Amino acid sequence: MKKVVIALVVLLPLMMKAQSITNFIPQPVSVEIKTGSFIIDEQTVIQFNEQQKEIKAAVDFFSSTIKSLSGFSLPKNTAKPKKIIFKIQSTQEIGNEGYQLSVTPFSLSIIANTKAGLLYGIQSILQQLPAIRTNAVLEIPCMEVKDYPRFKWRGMHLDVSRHFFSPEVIKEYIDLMATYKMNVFHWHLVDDGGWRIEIKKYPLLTQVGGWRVDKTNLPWGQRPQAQPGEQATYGGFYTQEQIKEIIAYAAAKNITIVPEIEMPGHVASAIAAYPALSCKQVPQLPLTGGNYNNISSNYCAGNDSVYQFLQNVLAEVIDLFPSAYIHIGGDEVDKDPWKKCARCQAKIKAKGLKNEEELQSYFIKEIEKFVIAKKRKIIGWDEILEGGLAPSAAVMSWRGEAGGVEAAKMHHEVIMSPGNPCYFDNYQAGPEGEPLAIGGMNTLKSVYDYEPIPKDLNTEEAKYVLGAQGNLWTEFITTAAHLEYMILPRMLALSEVLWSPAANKNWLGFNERLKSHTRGFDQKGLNYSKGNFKVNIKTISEKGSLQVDMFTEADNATIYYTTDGSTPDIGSTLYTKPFYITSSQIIKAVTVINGLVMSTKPAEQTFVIHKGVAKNVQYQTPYSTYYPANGANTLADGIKGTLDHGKNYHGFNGKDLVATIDLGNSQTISSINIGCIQSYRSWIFLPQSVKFEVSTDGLTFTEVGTETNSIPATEQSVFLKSFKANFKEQSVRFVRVIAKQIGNCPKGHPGEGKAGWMFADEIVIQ
Ligand code: TNX
Repeated sequence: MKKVVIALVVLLPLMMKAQSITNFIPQPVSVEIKTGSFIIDEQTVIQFNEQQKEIKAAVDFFSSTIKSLSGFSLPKNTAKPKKIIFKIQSTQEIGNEGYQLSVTPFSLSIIANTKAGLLYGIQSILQQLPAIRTNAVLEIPCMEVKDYPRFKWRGMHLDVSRHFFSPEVIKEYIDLMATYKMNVFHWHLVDDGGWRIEIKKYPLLTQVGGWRVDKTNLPWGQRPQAQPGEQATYGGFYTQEQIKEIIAYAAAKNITIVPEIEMPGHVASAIAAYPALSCKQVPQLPLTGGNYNNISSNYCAGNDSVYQFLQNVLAEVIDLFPSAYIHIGGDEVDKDPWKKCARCQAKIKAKGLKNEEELQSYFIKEIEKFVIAKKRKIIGWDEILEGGLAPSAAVMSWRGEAGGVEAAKMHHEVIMSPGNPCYFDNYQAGPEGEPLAIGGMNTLKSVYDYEPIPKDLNTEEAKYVLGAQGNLWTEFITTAAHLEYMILPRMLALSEVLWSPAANKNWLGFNERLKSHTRGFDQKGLNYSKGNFKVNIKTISEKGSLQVDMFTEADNATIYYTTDGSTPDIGSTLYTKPFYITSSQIIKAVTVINGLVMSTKPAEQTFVIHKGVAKNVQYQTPYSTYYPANGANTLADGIKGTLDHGKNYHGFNGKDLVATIDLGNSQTISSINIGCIQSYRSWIFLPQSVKFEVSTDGLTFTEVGTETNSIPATEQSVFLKSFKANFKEQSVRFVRVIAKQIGNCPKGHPGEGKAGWMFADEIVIQ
């Protein structure tokens, strides 16, 4: 009896531990955890049918991973008491990529219809084991799992044109994708900044188009263009041999590579190699950054030899890539060069086309004919809908979901990849304290909450949505560590969106399971974002009173904050519920888990309580609907903007800001100021001057001061500046602020000659 008790005491913690662990991401369709665990040791053998080559590949992957984690070389098909069984056998319900996993103390079996299913079963087991070699026993909790994906297109995209990433980095990307059961790698091989795929018939595409003058030390939008005579030293390309190897590497992990050969725009690199491909036919170099002045980036759509060139290129691409889909780009084509080109205009006439949109559509349809003749299908960005969709094209919806909805209603296949939340080049926290990004904000939770089937589609139409994809454009990403940071952990959230049944999604559960994955990233030296821990300070302004609500996406977390500008820690005030702000202050807040401050930089928000708060603001010309911030009252809501211009600012494009605030009754005031932001890269410039006026009747206004801006529009850091008037106390009811635009973007700016933006966050009246 005593023995039994001792045995139980020893075994119980093990059994309990086994029962509580599941580290699956994505969460399987069904998991039933049982008592006990299967331990991989010298008593363990792998059993499988050696005649089946498909199984052999999966077994090899499994046993080499176990070897690297433990040092064991698992024997195969011999007699041992504990068995790991891999079987391909026809199994209902789990489809092409599903698996059934059954773990008892004596056996672990994975059964699937295909090698893909076996591989995913293996990935699920590996997620229960340590990420690197440790002295821990390799122990898997007993369980029954049935699992298969919700969507068949579970994609990740990578732009290797703006920055070239070596084959090793590409393989690492593929490994990460495979771990999380993603199955399509969209390889963006062509763009203005570099042509990255060897094409035997046109060697200059990579010899010339693959290299640019190195301006990597500057952020994308600030890079000067290459000057004649400068050496093109930055870049690289993949040889066809390397590409074949990467395709095979990915295929072994059930990942299909969809190559993107961008056209008819975004091809300054191809034109650098062969200037005759453009309308102007003038020599140029590949783009160093985002400055398009005097650069040709479109193919000439009126020149038949361009179509011939593209057919030859695509023929080589199709020979290399077995993918059913070939991505032909199609996005962001500036039609201006076509309007000025005699050949393009002649083509429009000859083909009876209405305009340049139809010329783009004609272009894509011509290419589609060729791709279809080669027994493949085209896929393009949602602009390919404009001017008429090619008959069998699939659409990748990136400018929101509208393009995807339209295409699905027309019974075309669709991949959802809306900028929000699928653009992983956008910020995931901050932007304070985060590496410089292109803009936007796609937090971990926003990715997790994404639903790829839009409500506007009925069940029949919804079937055309094959899945979704995370896109990683690399204008601002120049290293492998930064690349990891942008996809980890957002890709994990997306994997659960795409694989798990919608009913199984659970944000808190995901947070819990995520912990073992981030521990693994730490152990493997993978760089990942902790942005999920950033406190979100939400403000509500209503009838003159301001309320603050704070939350963090992180599970099991508390928030501590200060109101005096000092850095918060666990000794600061604990946040419990929303509260009112009645005096000007700056709130700084951090997330704390288990006594540890998680945020790298506190979140902060400034409040100014002044005489104009909650008063009515009238604009002479309305603010842009792109920047509604907190509604009509934004410039008098007491909430200051931060470096994130997407929040708390009203934006004015090419127009002056003329705002009148009615204080409701006579008030004694002696200063007015307005807060503005300059963000050169985002085309946002300070006003050239701000004039402040007051009035007692709202009809006759008197100037109380004008401040002229002395900071040049070419100043490229992102910064805030207040414009101010201090004057002798006076009693007034109306305040008018006139901020004058600088006009067009300055010389040398990517938007030179086009209207700039002006942004303001608050008019402070005291
Ligand atoms: C738009 S998404 C682009 C890319 C940029 C990206 C930056 C798409 C089809 N075109 O060329 O890299 O935005 O987020």
